[in-house]
Amino acid sequence: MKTTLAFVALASSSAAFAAVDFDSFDADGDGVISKTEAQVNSQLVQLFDQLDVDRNGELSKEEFSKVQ
Ligand SMILES: [Ca+2]
Ligand SMILES: [Ca+2]
Repeated sequence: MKTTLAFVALASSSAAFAAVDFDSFDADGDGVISKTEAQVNSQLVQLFDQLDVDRNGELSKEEFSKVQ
């Protein structure tokens, strides 16, 4: 239920990323969001390359936090 609410918030505004739990994207729990994991949200897919400042193909918690 918590995840559902988060995605509703995401759909309404990109600023709502701030309210989204990093862990809800990190499906395999390895501490980073892979491009595959990002696929669940089209906005995140579009922002992915901007956010991935070190270009390693994954978003760390720090990189993800920049979306706020
Ligand atoms: Ca992951
Ligand atoms: Ca990265």
